[in-house]
Amino acid sequence: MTAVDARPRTTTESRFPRAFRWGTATAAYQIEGAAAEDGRTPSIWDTFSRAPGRVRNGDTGDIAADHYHRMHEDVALLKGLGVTDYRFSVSWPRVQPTGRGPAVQRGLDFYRRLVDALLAAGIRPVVTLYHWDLPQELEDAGGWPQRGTAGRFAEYATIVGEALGDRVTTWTTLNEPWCAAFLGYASGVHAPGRTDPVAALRAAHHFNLAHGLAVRALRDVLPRKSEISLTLNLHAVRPLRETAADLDAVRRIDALGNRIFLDPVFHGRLPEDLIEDTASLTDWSFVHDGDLATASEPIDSLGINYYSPTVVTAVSPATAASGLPDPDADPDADPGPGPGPDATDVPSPWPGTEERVRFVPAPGPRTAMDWPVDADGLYELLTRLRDELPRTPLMVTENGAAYDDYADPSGAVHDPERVAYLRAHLAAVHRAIAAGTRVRGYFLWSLLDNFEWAYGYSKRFGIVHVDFATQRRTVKDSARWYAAVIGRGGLA
Ligand code: IFM
Repeated sequence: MTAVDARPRTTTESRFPRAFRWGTATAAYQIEGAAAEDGRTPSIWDTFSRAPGRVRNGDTGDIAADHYHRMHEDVALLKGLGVTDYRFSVSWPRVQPTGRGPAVQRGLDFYRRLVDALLAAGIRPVVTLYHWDLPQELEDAGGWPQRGTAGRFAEYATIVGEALGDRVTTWTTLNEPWCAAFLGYASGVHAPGRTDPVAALRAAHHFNLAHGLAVRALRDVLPRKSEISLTLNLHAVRPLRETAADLDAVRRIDALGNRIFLDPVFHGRLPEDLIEDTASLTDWSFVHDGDLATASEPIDSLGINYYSPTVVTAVSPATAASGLPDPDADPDADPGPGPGPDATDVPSPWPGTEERVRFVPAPGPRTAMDWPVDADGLYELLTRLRDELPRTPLMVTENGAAYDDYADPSGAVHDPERVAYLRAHLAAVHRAIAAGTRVRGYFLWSLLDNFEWAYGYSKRFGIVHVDFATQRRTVKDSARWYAAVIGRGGLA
């Protein structure tokens, strides 16, 4: 692959640490396809995407980017990029179709082959155990709001740890439990599509518990030097105005979006203010003695997924209770990160805040997801974690942008906006490192255009274009740019 960026060599100021891990990330349901092959059974996303009106254009992950059959071609793309690491997820229903009992070897074999191919290409595999594809049978038994699912997850972690632990050194238990809990069980725009705020809070707790149980299970089967992590989509929350009311709105969203996971996992406690804010919904009696100690089982690093910041303002409860329009309301008010593409009138994914907090569109340019481009939010999050968790190394496990890319008549895909987005965000990571933050790696989302959940195939996040009719892969300009950055070890 030839570099398009012919600018001068990296200066010391823009060089990343020598051991910095440069990667790309994907997730099983979004790229694999082969939904009914080799013993795989439906996950909640197979079921959800088949339900009318849930996913744009009725798209499903049945074929996706057909990675299951094109794995070697995709590993060759990774090798061409020069990445040091590749983050992928294991499909739970492919290796343990009912979520219980013995593994299906044919399913595990796919991941064994993938790991072998990566290692042969000199690329370190980074495994995520759960990227949202719960076996449907476990959802039928109650899903994540049901405590038993956490125990099932630890069993599944043992299976995958035993199968791949001799060659995979970096493990992530869960990807973005906030989305899985609150978009899946409160707003219902993600699978399994439930709209029960208490179920969402229960799910969030059971994700923390499942994480801790899986860390213990993995430590039992993995070699001592293995690294275990968790990936959170932390929210960079800002007030619209520096007023006490708006700062309180920030506090509420920070509790429900960030500290609901950070406090149990790193401090073995639940945020007191979160318990108060949600008191009208639940007494949290689903948190049993010992759960928070389990959730805080020590881990080796924290993964952060960041795309854009969140701006909030306070709504007066009196206004909300009166049913009258809020005189201060912004008519273009954003419903907040989460709600799906075509849904109208979806319930809030922020239980207990609906009458207190309004989401406001952040200024600036937007991606094809209509998400604001603001790299300072990434810097804010990283330096916050530097201060709050000084001993925990960090990895940016996802960052990237969707744009309406197309192959031009010559077959090239020019995506200058994505290059600008990536450059700004990598510069923010570099600034955070220079400011003393222990960021160990960066994983670009995503290697390939893929199934973007409720948006189906209408949004393209890849640095490699996929023509979904032919499955032809075309390297975009952004991939060449990223390869050049990796080659130089930094930005030019
Ligand atoms: O595609 C998703 C991914 O699965 C989880 N993080 C955000 C990405 C973009 O929406």
